[in-house]
Order: sequence, then C-alpha cells, then structure tokens
Amino acid sequence: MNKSNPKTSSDNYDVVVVGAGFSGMYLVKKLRDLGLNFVILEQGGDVGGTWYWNRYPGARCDIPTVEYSYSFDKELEQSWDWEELMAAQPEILTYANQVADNYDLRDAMRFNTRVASADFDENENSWTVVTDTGDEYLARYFIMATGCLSVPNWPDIEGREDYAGRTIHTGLWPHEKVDFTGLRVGIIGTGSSAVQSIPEIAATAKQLKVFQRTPVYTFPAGNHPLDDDFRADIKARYEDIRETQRGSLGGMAMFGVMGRLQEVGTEKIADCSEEERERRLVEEGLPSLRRYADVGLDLEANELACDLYRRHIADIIDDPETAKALMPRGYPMGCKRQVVDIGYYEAFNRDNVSLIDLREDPIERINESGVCTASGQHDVDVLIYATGFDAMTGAINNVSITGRSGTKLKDKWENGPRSYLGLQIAGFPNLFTVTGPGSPSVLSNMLVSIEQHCDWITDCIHHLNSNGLNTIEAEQQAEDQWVKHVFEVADGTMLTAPSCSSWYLGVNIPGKPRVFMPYVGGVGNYRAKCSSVAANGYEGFKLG
Ligand code: FAD
Ligand code: N01
Repeated sequence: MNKSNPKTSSDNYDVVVVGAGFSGMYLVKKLRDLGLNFVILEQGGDVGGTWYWNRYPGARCDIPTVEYSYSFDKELEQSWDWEELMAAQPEILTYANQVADNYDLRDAMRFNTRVASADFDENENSWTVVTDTGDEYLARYFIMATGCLSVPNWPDIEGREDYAGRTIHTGLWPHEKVDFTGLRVGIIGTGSSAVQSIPEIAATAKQLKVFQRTPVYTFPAGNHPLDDDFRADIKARYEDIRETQRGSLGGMAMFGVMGRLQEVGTEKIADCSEEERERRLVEEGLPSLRRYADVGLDLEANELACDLYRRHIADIIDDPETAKALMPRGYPMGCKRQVVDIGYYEAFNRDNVSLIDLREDPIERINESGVCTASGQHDVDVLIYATGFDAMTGAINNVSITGRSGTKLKDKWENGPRSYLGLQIAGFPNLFTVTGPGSPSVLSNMLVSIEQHCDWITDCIHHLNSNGLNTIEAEQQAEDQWVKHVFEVADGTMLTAPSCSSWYLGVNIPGKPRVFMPYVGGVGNYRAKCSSVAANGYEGFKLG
C-alpha cells in the first residue's frame, strides 16, 4: 500500500484535506490509491467526526446502519456484524476505528490541528492552509471535508457564562461517562439530540427539566437487535442494496426493515374517511401518518395528519397540560429533519421529568444556579445544551477562505451559500467541498453521498493530473443555474413552507440568511448529473 506520511509544516502537498470524519477517512483511501502526497488535518483527537464528538447517552443512527456503512470495503461489509438495526454511537465509532486501523488511515492524519485560514495564490495556483497555531501547509488542491453538523450552536442566552454547575453540549460530549445519578439535570432543546438523550438521562437522573421552545414531530424508531438470519440476508444482497441506494431519492434501499416508517404509499389522507384515518393510526401508530402521498406535498393534507398526531399525543401523555405543551403546531410535519425516538413521550410520564414550555414561560436568563424563566427559578446541577449546530455552512465559514482577487468566501456567501453542485465555488479554484450546500448531503443517507462526492472529487483530480492540467474552477453561470435549480426543486415542498423554521433554512442561527441549503432533487438524479458533467469534459467548470 502506498502510504502518505504527513510531513512537517510548510511542506508542499498535492492535496490538503480538513476533517477526519467518514468523508476525510474515505479520502485517505482514495488519494492513496492515486499515489498522491496529502495530509488530513483534524481538530479532534481521532477519527470519526460526528461519532467522535456526539457521545451523549442515546446517540445513535436514525437509519438502518447496514445501509449507513461504507460500500467500498467488500470484506468489511461481510465481516462486520451490526448489533442493532440503528446502531448506537459507540458501535459506529468502533466501526470507524476499525476502518482506520485496517487501512492505516491515521498515518495520513494530523489530529488536534484546527485549520484557521486558507488562501489561494493565483500565481502559483496553490492553496496556503494555515492552522490556529500558525503552521502552514501548501497544496495544489484543498478539500473541505468539515461536515454539515460539526459546529455546535451555543445559544445567546443572557447569563450563560454565569452558570456555576456543569455545562455540556450534546455535540461536544465528554469522553468519560457522565453519571447523572442523584443529580438535577436541565436540558435546553427538543430536536433529535434531545429526543434521543432525554429518555436515557431520565432513567438515572434525580430530576430532569426539559426546556422546550418548539415541540417536535417524532416517530418511533422501530429499532431492534439484529439476528444472524437478518445479517446473512443483507450480506447476500449487499451489491443490490448499494446499487438501489445510489439510484434512490434519499440514499436508502428501503428494503423493508423500517417498512412503515420509510415508505410513502399512493393513498391520500384527504381521500380517507375520518374513521379510516383513526383506524390506521390505532393499528399502525404514528408511522401511518407519513405513508399518505399528499402529506408531504399539500399543506391542508399535512394539517390533517398533524391534527391526528396531536390527538395521539393526548392519548399517550398522562398529564393533559404536558400533553398540550408537547403538541407541535404552526408548522408542517416534514419541514424539519425527521426525528425518530425510543420512548421519548413515555419519558414525560415519569415523576422525575418535567417540561417547561418556553413559549408560555420563556427563559429570562441563566444564572449561577440554573435557568430563570418568567415563572421562576429552576436550579440544576448539570445544564445540557441540545441546541444543535450552525449547519452546512458553519464549519466552512469558520475557516477564513480567500479565493481569486482576494474574495472572501464568507463575503460571497453573505446572502446564503452558492456553489456549483455543492462541490465547487466560482472564484475559488481547486477548492472542493464534500457534501457541500447545494448537494443532497443532509437529505440523504450521508455515507452514500460522502462516497459519491469523494469518488467524484478524486476522479476529477486524477483527470486533471492525467491531462497536464492544474486548475479547476466552477463557472459563474453554471453556479448561478445550479443555485436556481436547487431553489426551484425545494419550492412548494414542506421544507420551504413559510411557517417552517429549520436548520436546513439556516434560521436556527441568529443573523444567518433564510436560504434552503441542501439539494432535494434526489441522490439518484444528482449522481447522474455529476457523472454526466464529468463525462462531458467537466461541463460548467473551467479547466486550466
Ligand atoms: P463530520 O463527521 O462532521 O466530520 C468533520 C470533521 O471535520 C470533524 O471531526 C471536525 O472536527 C472537523 N473539522 C471541522 N472544521 C475543522 C477545522 N477548521 N479544522 C480542523 N478540523 C475541522 N447522517 C446520516 O446519514 N444518518 C444518521 O443516522 C446520522 N446521524 C447523525 C447523528 C448525529 C448526532 C449527528 C450530529 C449527525 C448525524 N448524521 C447522520 C450526519 C453525519 O454528520 C454524517 O452522517 C457523517 O457522519 C458526516 O461525516 P463527515 O466526515 O462529512 O463530517
Ligand atoms: O439540533 P436541532 P439537534 N432557546 O437544531 C432548541 C442530526 N442528528 O442537535 O426548534 C431554547 O434539531 C431548538 O428549538 P427551536 C440531525 O440531522 C441526528 O437536535 O429552534 N431552545 C431545538 O429544539 C438533526 O436534525 C440524530 O425552537 C433553543 C433544539 O434546540 C441535527 O443533527 C441525532 C434555543 C435544537 O434542535 C441537529 O439535531 C442527533 C434557545 N435559544 C442529531 N436554541 C439522529 O437521530 C436552540 N434551541 C441520527
């Protein structure tokens, strides 16, 4: 195997990559196969990215992990036995470590190294990448594999710094086990991270106070341990499963294991009688609401489903006031990233769990002993921020990136991210983004999208090297057309409904422009577009 050894600072590389999550890890394999000289810079202490940072109790995959795994390693596909349908974080991190060990990936990586800036030199056609300790890395190509959900969002709540107890963000969870036994715990937020961690924390904490601003639509995960027969069946069909993923809408083969949760049928909720809707809800539970063809497309149909959803909550929550506070209203089901849970609502029936509805009782400030809301003081020993991420653009904008003519990427993206195919940005030659805004990324099984981007980028670099070329840059017109297309496809879906406030739209971060960032046109269509662009001599790119 042709290994690349990271050299000392100021060395010249063919490629500098930022990030050692699943994207950066796969890039090591691909760049090595091309025999290139490269280095991966990672601010964390090891591989795994998302799964290295998000160690909160209950953290797990929300899709079948047999599908959320690399397809490039056929041996590992056959030898790895996933324990559960939706593996928990420790198992996914173990998997990442196994891949890193198998391929000696760490040889190419520098950990505890945060990239602060990157400047394109138009004379040399190269990038100078500088870390926060001032080390410089020069490279022809610069790849941001920095993740879509890697910059934790700390809300700007008055007095946050005054709190004297233990503060933890779900996206920066400590490596050692946090024992909540006998403690009073507060958690701010009710998105995916909170929904996963609340039942687990509630099981051991003396008291858990949930500070909720927006109630969530969440569906039973349907997780279960896997048996040998299931695994054998998947292993026998892996080739087909991967092929189906690549041509699908969301990068999932949807081979029935999550059946009712995943599949959208042909029947419309608007055409069903009230009795029929109720009967299905009783028989099939909440997932029945997602199966109607019109719920994702029509706001009135969506509201019918939301209404049934709320009635279902009233049935499972013992305390009517808590049930009312947990009922989502005012925004459509499906406008945010789908949340799945294991015993979320049931946790609110425990005596040690209480809900603070911030719409009725807003946070006034955080102080030394806890959270002060309009109705009074909530003293806690640990305060958890499950407040999400500066998604999709956060990690890219955190690096001061300067392209042609001194243009700062942050300035170019002032009104929202613009890129061609989510892969390249006009004015920033030889810079690639893995799962960048404008690509399916967070709307897909991300391992499928990660592999597709890493394959495309490394094929592109190989093409340039083989043809004596040393620059590639998105054309402005191609970028403009792609951005327009990204908006057009999302328009009219629940994802961009005026009442929707999601991190897909950037609105969870104060001051961030409301712009829909991922590409909703489907993994299969998107892959076909990228492949045809490459096959047509990198249509829409200037090669030099
Ligand atoms: P990341 O894993 O985010 O890795 C990026 C790395 O870049 C990080 O380690 C970060 O430290 C590093 N980095 C960033 N900026 C810098 C810098 N300036 N200098 C140095 N290093 C830097 N997706 C799914 O498809 N299915 C799921 O079930 C799923 N579950 C998820 C659960 C959680 C809790 C979260 C947060 C995300 C989940 N995702 C899921 C999305 C997940 O982020 C992707 O699936 C995938 O792991 C992303 O891999 P990545 O390598 O592209 O990015
Ligand atoms: O973050 P979120 P997350 N005061 O942004 C609240 C992936 N993921 O970490 O909605 C009070 O969804 C905020 O309230 P509101 C997945 O893609 C996957 O949970 O803005 N509350 C919201 O309730 C997911 O979508 C899994 O009103 C404040 C919460 O914090 C993405 O990561 C698991 C607040 C943030 O929810 C992000 O999920 C975990 C404030 N000032 C994550 N600021 C899987 O299951 C924010 N909030 C695979």
